[in-house]
Amino acid sequence: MTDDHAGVVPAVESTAADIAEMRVRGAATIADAAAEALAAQARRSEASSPEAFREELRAAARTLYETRPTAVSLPNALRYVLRGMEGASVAELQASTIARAEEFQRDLRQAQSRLGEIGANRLRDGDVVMTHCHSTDALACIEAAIADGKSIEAIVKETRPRKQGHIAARELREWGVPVTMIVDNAARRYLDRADHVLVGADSIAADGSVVNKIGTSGLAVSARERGVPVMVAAQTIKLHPDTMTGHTVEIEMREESEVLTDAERAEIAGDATDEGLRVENPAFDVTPPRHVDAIVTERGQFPPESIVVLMRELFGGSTGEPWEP
Ligand code: RUB
Repeated sequence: MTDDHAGVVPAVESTAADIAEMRVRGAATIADAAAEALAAQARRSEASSPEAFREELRAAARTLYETRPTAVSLPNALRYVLRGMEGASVAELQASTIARAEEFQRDLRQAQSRLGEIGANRLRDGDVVMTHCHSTDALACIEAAIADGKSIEAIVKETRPRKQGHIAARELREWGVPVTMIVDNAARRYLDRADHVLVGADSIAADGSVVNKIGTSGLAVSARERGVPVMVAAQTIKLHPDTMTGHTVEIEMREESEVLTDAERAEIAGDATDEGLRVENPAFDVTPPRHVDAIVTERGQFPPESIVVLMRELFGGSTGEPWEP
């Protein structure tokens, strides 16, 4: 444990490991787990003074923040919980932090179900929806459409390298949705059969660019060419406030082992350590606003170019690091 992590409870360290290693994944689920971890930190803190308690919570937030860089829902969750930390004694600080984390988690669930109802209005009975990756916000739209009595079919992209399409397909089958699973390379061919492309987001920039699982931008370009509307389902915690002041969204680069096993590497290069064979594994990409038809949030649907208005309303001017006062 470094000094930076002083006083951080094991529950926070294990949530951070779960996020980094993708046992907990997807922007909304990561935010929910981070809020839960801060509540655990507050509950189990043995801080001897209010200042020590605050420092521990800030260290816990830093530990969680350092896991994955792209989904802004993570710093937005941390900031929300830390800003609710109030009180003159450790007991008061504990109670307010726990209450704030619970409020965040409740709001997250409500926002997703509201977003689902709004997104469902775009889907008609009998529509075929193509999905990419696994997004709880995107699937909430399908779930709400089914609850409205519409029958929906899904074409699910496998989503290499981690195959999150399998998770999406499992959930959709649990709801009785007929699923056609395709490899990513087949997407353009199957767009002929799709009425919508429906994806989630890890971050949305002030200009309406959508950062989501690698492959989203190529899918959106093909969909635009084929005249299939692209709908992005994203709660407002996916809005990236720093992009209002010119910051860019960091795209996570993940391990080469997700793409090539050591045995595969040895087969290609003859030698597992051959430096002439390089693998790059970006986890996300950026879809420009011109390829997106609508961003559906719990506050309504927006053309991507106007999302900055909502961003200003919700986040004001600047934000800074989540643990800064
Ligand atoms: C997940 C991903 C999802 C968004 C939205 O990537 O790109 O589309 O996070 O998900 P990873 P949700 O599997 O690398 O975390 O709507 O559930 O927040």
